[in-house]
Amino acid sequence: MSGGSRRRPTSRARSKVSQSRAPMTKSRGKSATPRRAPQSRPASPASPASLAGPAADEPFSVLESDGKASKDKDPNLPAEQLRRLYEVMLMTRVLDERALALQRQGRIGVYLQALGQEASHVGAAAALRDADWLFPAYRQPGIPVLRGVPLDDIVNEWYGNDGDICKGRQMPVHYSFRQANFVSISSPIGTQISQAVGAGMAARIRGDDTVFMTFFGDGGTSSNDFHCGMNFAGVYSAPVVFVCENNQWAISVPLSQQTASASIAVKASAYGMPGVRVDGNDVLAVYRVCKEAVERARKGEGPTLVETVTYRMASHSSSDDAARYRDAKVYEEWKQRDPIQRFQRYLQKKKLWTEAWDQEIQERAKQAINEAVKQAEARPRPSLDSLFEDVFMNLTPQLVEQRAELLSLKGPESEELGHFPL
Ligand SMILES: Cc1ncc(C[n+]2csc(CCOP(=O)(O)OP(=O)(O)O)c2C)c(N)n1
Ligand SMILES: [Mg+2]
Repeated sequence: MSGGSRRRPTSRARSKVSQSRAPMTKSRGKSATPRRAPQSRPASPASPASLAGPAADEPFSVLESDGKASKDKDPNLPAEQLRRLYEVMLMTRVLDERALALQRQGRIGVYLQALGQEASHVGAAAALRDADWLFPAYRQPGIPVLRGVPLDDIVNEWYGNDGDICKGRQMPVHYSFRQANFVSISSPIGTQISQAVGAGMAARIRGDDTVFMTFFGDGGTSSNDFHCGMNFAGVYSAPVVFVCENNQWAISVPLSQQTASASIAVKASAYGMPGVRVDGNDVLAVYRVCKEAVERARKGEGPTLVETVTYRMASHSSSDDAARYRDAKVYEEWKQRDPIQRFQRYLQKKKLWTEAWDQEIQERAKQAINEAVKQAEARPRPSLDSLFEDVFMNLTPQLVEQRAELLSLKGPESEELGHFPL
């Protein structure tokens, strides 16, 4: 590591985006007994000066519930871009619903929905350039849609068939799309965070201006990778935007048991970077905050932590039933803040939305997905032989032996192997 690449955030960066000021909890560390997370948390002062209003504790938002946007906050995107954001969010929702239905019909193994979180990740990724990189978790299906990944590539992955880029070696929705700079999703929570930071540090050493955006959940902030990733990004001024989609739950563990901090964004202060809370159901707010963070990173001013405050409207996965541990009233409240409907009202006011256009997007998406499903179901499984490919250039003697034994199995015996869906 050369000394030149090791930069601390400049004083300019510090003044432009105010540092999170974590209220020090006086009692912390004095008691020998572990402290339980508070039920009601203090307000967070974690918004950047350039974006927050007087109530800096509130997540930054642009869209009001009736579709109005305050003039000074509206990023004033061109009509074409606004319509594209809407289309991507709606297509993502159709894709998500269809995938869950396929799982319920026993046609794919497992699925994790992003219902209600479309604005939170589509708005964030839209702030990047195509050449920038994404290190996602498993709940950002709108990003491949935004980046134009062919539907066949997405659907083949659900089926793990011979058209799947990963040859059936990943769980469904754990995509890898090289052409979209969308790095392979790992199941172990948080691992993508330190990978994004490493990639960001390498870009700084190379001297290019690529930006790296990584996504994780509120639960992901309890992982070791979150802390070491944030630490090194701060120390080396890595061009990384950390997007924590705070959907309030980590499977059945609520946020109040995940952290004793006033917010997620406030944690940025400890690592010497700005932390911002933004309304995750407001695509324009997420876009605006992330755009500023991306620009800072590109100029060499270092990383930012963005906390998108949202709600996981679906169960954790198709194997979970959130009704068993969640309050139906809270769910209903969040339903009123649906990110697609909110944005729709904004577009309607600008005369950029019609019922017919909406229907056309949904019909087009359904048809395209049905086509992709049809071709995916007609494809064979990956060959058994493929199990031995892509890791070793020359197979070890043990693997040569195992491969020969596997391939010697004939008829029903071989059919029993790896039957899918699991
Ligand atoms: C290291 C590790 N521990 C536990 C799990 C099991 N696990 C899968 S998802 C999940 C919850 C993650 O919650 P969060 O980060 O908030 O993301 P969300 O599912 O809400 O998007 C857990 C604990 C895992 N995959 N990896
Ligand atoms: Mg979560």
